[in-house]
Amino acid sequence: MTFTRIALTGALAALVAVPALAEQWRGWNIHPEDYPNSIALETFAKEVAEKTEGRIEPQVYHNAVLGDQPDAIEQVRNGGLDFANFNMGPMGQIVPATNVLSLPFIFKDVDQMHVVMDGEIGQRFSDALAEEGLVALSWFDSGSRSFYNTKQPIETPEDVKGMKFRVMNNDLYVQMVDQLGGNATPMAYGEVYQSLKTGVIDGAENNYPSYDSSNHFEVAKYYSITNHLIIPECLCVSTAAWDALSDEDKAIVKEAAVTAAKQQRELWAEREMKSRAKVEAAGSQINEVKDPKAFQDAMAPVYEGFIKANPDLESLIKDIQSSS
Ligand code: GTR
Repeated sequence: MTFTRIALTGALAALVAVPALAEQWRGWNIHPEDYPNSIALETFAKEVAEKTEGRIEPQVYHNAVLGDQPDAIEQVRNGGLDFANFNMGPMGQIVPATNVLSLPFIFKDVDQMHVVMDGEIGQRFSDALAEEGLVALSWFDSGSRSFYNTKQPIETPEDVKGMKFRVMNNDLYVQMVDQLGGNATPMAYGEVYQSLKTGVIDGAENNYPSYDSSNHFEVAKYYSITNHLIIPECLCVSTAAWDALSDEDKAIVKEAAVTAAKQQRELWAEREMKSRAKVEAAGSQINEVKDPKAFQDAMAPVYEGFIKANPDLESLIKDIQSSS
């Protein structure tokens, strides 16, 4: 055997022995490491890496270090990022059907949201997301959102008058605050703390865990339970990453996402209670609103305007409202 032939044979053997290159998946997450969603995303990453025997190696980037949510949605859609946990609020700009989930008081409670999202209606949202480059594999909980501010408890819609609230990036939230007589400013989540502190805004709205983990409770101590939004969140994979998978790996990734969602919902229920206790101990004043129906009734024009602009989505609204 000549030297060249020996070298070639060796090189070929080395090639055969080297396993296929692992797919490195980059995942976006807005929350800090100890948040229920973050823990569940890590579970997803670990299970995918283990069960695919390293063919896919997902890594989660916490704390929105890869950008704010609307940018990250774009990046997952165009395959720049591979997976993420997204709230359906900012998704409305891209996937119009998901705006239905941003209508105030669309769900009676969180249990109804779970039933709807885990069933046939949830599949309709997944289908709409798939058309825009996002494969929704499972649904996370995000509790219900209420208003908090730096000035006073909100007991009636009257109390919102003249106050300036940060909302997520969706015009429906601007309308929602308008109808209560306040002013709304869409703003990235990461800018809210400073804006509350410096008085650029008077308040914002979110669930207990985010009010806690973002430290907004330190600067806006009046938390008023309006429960005006119950918005599900997806564990989404980019279509590009998904389409590159074998059927076997698709099944593994899907199962890992379902496992992660189950864990997230359990952790969520615990964290809601812990966060509420923590912010109260730190001095937050939490109040029930006097007449929740007054807040709901004020939303009628938001629904009317939405249905007028999106007549094709009226049946979806009715299907959600009539499901239990
Ligand atoms: C949180 C949600 C985030 C983000 C944030 C916000 O509850 O989990 O994805 O949407 O609210 O208000 O921007």
